[in-house]
Amino acid sequence: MDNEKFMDSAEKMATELAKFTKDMNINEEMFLDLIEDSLYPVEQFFANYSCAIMEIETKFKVLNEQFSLKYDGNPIESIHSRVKDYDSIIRKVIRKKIPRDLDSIEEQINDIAGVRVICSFVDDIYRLADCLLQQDDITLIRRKDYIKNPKPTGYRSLHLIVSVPIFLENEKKDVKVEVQLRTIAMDFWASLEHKLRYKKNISPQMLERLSHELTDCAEISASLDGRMQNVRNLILAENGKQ
Ligand code: 0O2
Repeated sequence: MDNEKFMDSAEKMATELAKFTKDMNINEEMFLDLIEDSLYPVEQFFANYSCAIMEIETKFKVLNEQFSLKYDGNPIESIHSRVKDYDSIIRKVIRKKIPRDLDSIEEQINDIAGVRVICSFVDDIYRLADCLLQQDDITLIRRKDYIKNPKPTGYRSLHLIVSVPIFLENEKKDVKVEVQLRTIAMDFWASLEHKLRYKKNISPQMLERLSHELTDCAEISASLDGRMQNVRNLILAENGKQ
C-alpha cells in the first residue's frame, strides 16, 4: 500500500472510531480498554500454549543432555516448535465444524502447540518417546506411529499428543501439545513433500506422477535410515567387545 492510500484508510478508520465512540457514548480511552479486555482471553489462550511448548522443549533438552553423558552422543539433532497461527486455527475450525469458542477449540484441536524433535537414528525416537511418556506429569492422549505404519503418501514420524501441566499465577492448567519425532531423513522428505504439495499450476497427470515419485523417495529414505541404524548397531557392538 502506498503512503497516500495508507493515510487515506487511517483517516477513514479514525472517523469511524470517532463515530462509534460517540454512538456508544464512550470516550476513546474507554474504547481501547474495551478492546484490551476482550483480547485478554485470546492472548492468555496463546500464552498457555507457548508455556506448554517451553515445558516440553526443556524435557527433551534435559533428556538430550543426559543421553549424551550416558551413550556418548546427542540423540537430538534439533528441536523446532511453533504455536499454530490464528489463520490456520480458524481454517481448521471451519473445516472440522468446531464451535467458535475458545473452550471448544482448546478441546477439539490437538496441534495448537507443536514440538518437532529431529533425531539421528530411529532407535532414539522410541527411546526419547518412552522417556517422555514415563514422566509422571505427562499424560498420553494419543499415539500414532507413522514409522511402523507409514501414511499412503510415504510420510513417516511418531506422533504423540500429550498433556503437560503449566503453573500460572493462581492455577495449574493442563495443556495439550503435539510432539512429532522423526529422523533427519524423514524430516528432509516431509519438508520437501510439504512444499511441493502446495505448488500450483501442476497438471493432474504430473501430480499423479510426482506423488508416486515422492512415495518412492520415502521408501529409499526409510531404507537409508535402516542402514544407518545398522551401522550404528555394529559400531556399538564393536565398542561393547572392547
Ligand atoms: P502443519 O502445518 O505441519 O501443522 P488432526 O491434526 O488431528 O486434525 P490427523 O490426520 O489426525 O489430523 O493428524 P495427523 O495426520 O496425525 O498429523 C497431521 C500433521 O502431520 C500435519 O499437520 C503434518 O505436520 C504432518 N503430516 C501428516 N501427513 C503428512 C504428509 O503426508 N506429508 C507431510 N509433509 N506431513 C504430513 P498439518 O496440520 O497438516 O500441517
